[in-house]
Amino acid sequence: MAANLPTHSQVQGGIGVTEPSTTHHDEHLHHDEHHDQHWLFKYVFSQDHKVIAKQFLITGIFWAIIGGTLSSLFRLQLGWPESTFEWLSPFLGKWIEAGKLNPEFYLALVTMHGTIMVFFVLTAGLSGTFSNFLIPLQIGARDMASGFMNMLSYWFFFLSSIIMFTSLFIETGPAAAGWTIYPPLSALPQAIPGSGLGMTLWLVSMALFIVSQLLGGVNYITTVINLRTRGMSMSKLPLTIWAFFLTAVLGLLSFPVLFSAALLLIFDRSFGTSFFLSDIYIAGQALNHQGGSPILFQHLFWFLGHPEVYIVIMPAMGMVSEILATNSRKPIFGYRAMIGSLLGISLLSFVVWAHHMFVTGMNPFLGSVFMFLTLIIAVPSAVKTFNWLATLWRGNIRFTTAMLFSIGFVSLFISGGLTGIILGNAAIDIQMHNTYFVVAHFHLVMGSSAFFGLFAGVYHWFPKMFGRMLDEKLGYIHFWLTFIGVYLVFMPMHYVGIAGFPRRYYAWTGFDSFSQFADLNKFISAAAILAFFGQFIFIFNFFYSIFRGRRATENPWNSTTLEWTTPVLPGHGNWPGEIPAVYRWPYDYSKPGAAEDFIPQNVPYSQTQSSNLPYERDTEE
Ligand code: HEM
Ligand SMILES: [Cu+2]
Repeated sequence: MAANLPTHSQVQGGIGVTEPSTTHHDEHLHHDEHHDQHWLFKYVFSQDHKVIAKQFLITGIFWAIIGGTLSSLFRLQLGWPESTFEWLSPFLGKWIEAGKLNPEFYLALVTMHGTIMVFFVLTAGLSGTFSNFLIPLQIGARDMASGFMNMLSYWFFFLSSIIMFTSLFIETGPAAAGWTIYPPLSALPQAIPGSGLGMTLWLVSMALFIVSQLLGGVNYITTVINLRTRGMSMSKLPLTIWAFFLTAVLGLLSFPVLFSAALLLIFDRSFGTSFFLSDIYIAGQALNHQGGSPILFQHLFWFLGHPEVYIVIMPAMGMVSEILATNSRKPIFGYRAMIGSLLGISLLSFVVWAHHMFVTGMNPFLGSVFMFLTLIIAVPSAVKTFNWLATLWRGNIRFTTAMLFSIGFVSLFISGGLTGIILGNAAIDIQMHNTYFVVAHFHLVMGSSAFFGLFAGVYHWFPKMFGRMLDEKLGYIHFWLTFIGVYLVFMPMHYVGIAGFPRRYYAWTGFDSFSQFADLNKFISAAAILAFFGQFIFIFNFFYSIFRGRRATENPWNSTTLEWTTPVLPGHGNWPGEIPAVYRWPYDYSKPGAAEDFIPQNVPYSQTQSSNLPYERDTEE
């Protein structure tokens, strides 16, 4: 194991490492910790990035269960619209009336499902977990630039979670205007029950959520720029770090716009302004609002909303790149092209938002500009896809569970991405907008693929997080159930979508033309509910393995990146001794002439003469 050859030290004075009770040069950093830190500060109000990462992960898992439960409920309604659900009244109380699901509660269910999955699970739970866990460990830093801000970032998320969760239980029900909360439904508290207190709580919760994102993002960016260990130039960073870095930049530039939209909405709701409202009647009575535009809200929302879909997917892309290379035992194909395409996607993601608004009556010329820019995104997306496939090509593939989920990610990203190109054409989208075709598109390309990235990440980095291994057999079962499940659920949705089946309809039984889809809807619902229950295999595996899993070694996947040079369970400060310096890029797998099929980043070229390439011979002291 060449894994621990710390040769150079680095003077590093991040705030995160200077808290009073830390002593870094301790030999034994394991359980019998030296710190006499109170447990409250060690496990709850911790400033250690690894603890914060686990807090994000476990909160994310909690939310994923809630979000999945909500979708099972509305799929019951869609699959069996004629049935009665009396058996649900002990759980849902007055939302079941004479055995029927309340239509307004149906809208609340889809709204909360979307909000929870997009923001709380796939933004906080995914990016929050892995940006926190991996940035310091992979760049060679003792912690984040500011441990305190990092801690605040989690607790703002926590507070936001409490408020959103509370809103599920209030008398009038949670927000019900869709995850995109378009006015006027969201702007008029008297519109539907969910437009009242539920919507207010949604806005307050999201405002806090955005604060959490900004605190986290500033920290990630600062840490990546300033705290890289000796030798870790930007062109030696693992692709994970590039992805987390650019994700944080996207969040920092786009979340404030949603913040202002939420603020203006609060003004319209409570203080009589008319930013988003004009000439509006409710129950025959004219309201005072004049001069505002609901379409302005859509612009503000999608200026965040579109980058947001990349905020969700880019961390997954980074982790998948890393896992595919490690388990193919090959360098990632096109490292620089991978960085370039991440940059391209990041830039383009700010100039395509109006492709969500082709039906707002925008000038067709404007529409064609957004259409053109949207379709260009297919280029960097294809670069990434081909590079992943080329990495797999003739690799010495190890089918770990993480690898299966990564390959699954690539598959889902392709299947869902192709329909993006269809929707990107304004003329086609005008037909497809608000149908299940759109639902199918984004559940494959965003929902399912990002979840696959999340699972891949957890299976791969679990040993570093908890010092134990997840059970691979349960992992395989979990993978296959999920992989087959999501295709069975989302593929048929394209078909009903093309036929015009609208999204966000509580009941479709009133339309003769849709009755032919009764069986298909049942099928989708059954598959969705089964796939959801399949996830409990993972939940069991996760919590069981934390305590009972097989003990991990320092570097169980024979990986090249720095996190695997730490002790099995790194303590506060990550490396007991000095931080290793870095000499090479992170993808020296199966280098011809090398003793092993991987050379960690901290091994100098002087120790690997037999495998050095011509230009690497004289790069060393
Ligand atoms: C080639 C790449 C892509 C193109 C051209 C594309 C295009 C589009 C278009 C035109 C729409 C609007 C459809 C409508 O509402 O009528 C849309 C919706 C959506 N896309 Fe994509 N997309 C692409 C990739 C992605 C990716 C990678 C993600 C996420 C990771 C994503 C997530 C979404 C979401 C969440 C929506 C629906 C939002 C909603 O209405 O609730 N798309 N896409
Ligand atoms: Cu978009």
